[in-house]
Amino acid sequence: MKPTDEQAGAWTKAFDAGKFVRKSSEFRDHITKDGTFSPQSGRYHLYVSHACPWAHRTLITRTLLGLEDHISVDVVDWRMNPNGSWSFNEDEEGATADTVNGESTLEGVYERAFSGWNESGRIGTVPVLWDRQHATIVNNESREIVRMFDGFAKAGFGNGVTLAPEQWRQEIDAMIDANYESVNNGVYKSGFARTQSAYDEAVTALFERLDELEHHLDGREWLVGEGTGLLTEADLCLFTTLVRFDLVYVVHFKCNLRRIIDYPNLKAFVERMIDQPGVRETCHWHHIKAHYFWSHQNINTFRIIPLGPLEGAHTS
Ligand SMILES: N[C@@H](CCC(=O)N[C@@H](CS)C(=O)NCC(=O)O)C(=O)O
Repeated sequence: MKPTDEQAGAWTKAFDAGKFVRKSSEFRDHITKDGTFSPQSGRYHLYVSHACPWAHRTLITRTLLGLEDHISVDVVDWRMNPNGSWSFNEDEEGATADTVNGESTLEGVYERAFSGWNESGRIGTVPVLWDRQHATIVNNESREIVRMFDGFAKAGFGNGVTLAPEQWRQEIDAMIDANYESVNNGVYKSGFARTQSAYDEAVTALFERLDELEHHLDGREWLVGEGTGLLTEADLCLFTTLVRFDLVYVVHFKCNLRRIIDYPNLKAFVERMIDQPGVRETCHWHHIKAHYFWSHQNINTFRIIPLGPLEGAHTS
């Protein structure tokens, strides 16, 4: 999707001010009952990185909805190439080959879906939802893939769980929105800031929101719903950032006002999520840690991967 002139103008202005600005996702089709992409077992394939918080959202959703037998997965190497692209490497533990298209890089997959991709100057991000039938990418925006999986499950696949109950949709969407810029994207805005003021602004907003969330979770288990709440997309969308926080973001992205283990409610929230059936198995600590410290040489020149922290979600 090409940005509008107004979006492009805003992007340039923010970039010039030393801010990290995330580009919008390009493929925005949907799996719908009567559409081109209808729900069918074995038809769709996910390309993910275990390092990536956005891709992690889709893997957790696949697990919680019991879609493992219906949607297949390949995993890229944790080493991101200097231009930001991803490779397949079946010799790396936890990573795979591209078992669907036989490509050596994710760029190859994007090129198959969009001829001319390689010349477009864009970099293919994870997650990617691939359609075997039309040999194309359905969608590469995590939030939409997560919601699509819920519809897919409602079409009779999976274990009958929903992570986006109709009556809570508005609250779920509002919660995801409220956490997106400040927390999910906020850690990147802190880490990739190129001016002191851009960094200060991002870190301040990030911790203001974490403080609010800590307060919000007083007496609650989950972010949305009556009483102690119910597990929804809003929780997993926050979780994949929080579970990387102490391991990576505190040091690598300089998000160091506090750690998640300093927030009793947020710490308990992360542990509660990890304890959901199958979720721990979606957390690949080595991919997470090695990816960031090794791949972003612009902010970690010698690619040294810290030994710590001793305590955190990765030890539980
Ligand atoms: N908006 C996308 C963001 C995906 C994204 O930025 N993924 C990162 C990995 S954490 C990526 O593939 N980056 C490659 C790059 O930008 O060079 C989503 O939520 O799906």
